[in-house]
Amino acid sequence: MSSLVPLPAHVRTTDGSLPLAGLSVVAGPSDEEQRLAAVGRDLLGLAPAESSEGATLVLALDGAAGPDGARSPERYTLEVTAAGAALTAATTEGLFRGLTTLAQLVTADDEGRAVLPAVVVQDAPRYAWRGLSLDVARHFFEPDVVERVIDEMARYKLSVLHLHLTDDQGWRLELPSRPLLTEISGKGEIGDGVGGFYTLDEFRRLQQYAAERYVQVVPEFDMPGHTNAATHAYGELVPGGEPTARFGGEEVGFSKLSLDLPETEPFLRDVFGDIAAATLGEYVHIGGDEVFTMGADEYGRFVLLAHEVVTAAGKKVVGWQEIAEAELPAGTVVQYWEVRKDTAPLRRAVAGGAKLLLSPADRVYLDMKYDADDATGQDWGASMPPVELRDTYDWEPDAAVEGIDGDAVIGVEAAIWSERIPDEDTLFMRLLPRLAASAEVAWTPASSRSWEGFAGRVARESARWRERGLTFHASPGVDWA
Ligand code: TNX
Repeated sequence: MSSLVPLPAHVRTTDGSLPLAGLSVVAGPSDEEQRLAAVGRDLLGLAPAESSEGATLVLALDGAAGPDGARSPERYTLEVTAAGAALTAATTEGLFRGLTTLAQLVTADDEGRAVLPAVVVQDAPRYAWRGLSLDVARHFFEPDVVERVIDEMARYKLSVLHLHLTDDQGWRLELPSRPLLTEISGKGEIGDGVGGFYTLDEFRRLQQYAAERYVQVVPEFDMPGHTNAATHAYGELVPGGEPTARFGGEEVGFSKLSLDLPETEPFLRDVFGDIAAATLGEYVHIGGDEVFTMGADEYGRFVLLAHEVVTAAGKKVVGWQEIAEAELPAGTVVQYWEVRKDTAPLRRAVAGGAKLLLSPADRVYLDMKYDADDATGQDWGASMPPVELRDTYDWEPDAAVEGIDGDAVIGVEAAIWSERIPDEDTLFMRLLPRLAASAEVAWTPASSRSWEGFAGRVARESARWRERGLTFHASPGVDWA
């Protein structure tokens, strides 16, 4: 039986198999359905031209019944028999998710021919927000690297790429209103790398690439801390007006914007206005983490100003856990990460209508050491044990924050910080296999998940990672051979 990651809500294998040779793919007339037919051919390794004879894979939009009455727009039903295959979904997004399942089903029969096993899959995600946060500020990653990350995200049915675009070490997105941000602070990163930044055009193309894989990009400008790249480019953002020095270290929490300087609010309106205009998706992330040098009152007012500016620019607001200290408007998304901290502010925010996005560092921080001998992984000292594959897999989102009703949880987002990730090989060695585990936590019903089952299924993914030239960590408990 083929291995599926993430495991669908319902899978029933039946007898026989459908050979891929000669299979044609047919879909409805809309541009997107036709594009998806081509995506399907590509994923299955079929010839681009349709032949009219032989079996067909039919893609149909017809409001497929979700498993257990699920109404998610991503729900789909897939039926493969020896005579043909049908994929039905309520939306094109659902069709795309079903195609990624089909791609994973491909296997070889006894004669070595490529086939799809006969199967019925009824599927829908547990959470709509299944994310990965990628830090491109501490080390910069060129668009083609990000595209390869998006490819893996799509394979595991992730839906949100959160880009951490700014930090003390660099500003990674060119903005028309504030060109010095990238002219000055686009250069450099941690260590002696050259850094870099995305032009607005590259950012648009990345979003398009993601959108074709039904991944939404959520850009983050981190404020009011983690702002040395901004104050290095624009001295008017600090008292005294002198630009701060370039920073290429790992330390956090020392930098800040100052709410009461006259240039601060115009800066916020400019940069959040620009990013809102350039963003296809509905969210903008305002950061808000680790501001160690600002009083609670100024911090709270800053968060509310950033919230107002982003909302006025037409986007919804996400921010790191700390923003729960402010009087947040209902609907704000608060991203939980700091498992060592009191969660009372989170409970209060949720009681006030905030939504919770789960990124518990001891589970889904994918920059963390895998084990005690892992010399280059992130290390928070005695307060944080290493994060092996099983830690990323074996946890229950509903129970992650004590006293929070599961209804407030909108999703699960893994995060990878790049202080110690200087290149693509290291990036994938940290992402794989943990990204697949986080994806299954976010997609698969809790009742269907088990570590043993996952360990058996994820083992086969390594063949494809090798084929694609991606590095991965051979986590214990999985038979990677
Ligand atoms: C904490 S998690 C941070 C990041 C660091 C990370 C290192 C969070 C919201 N802030 O600035 O990169 O630790 O693991």
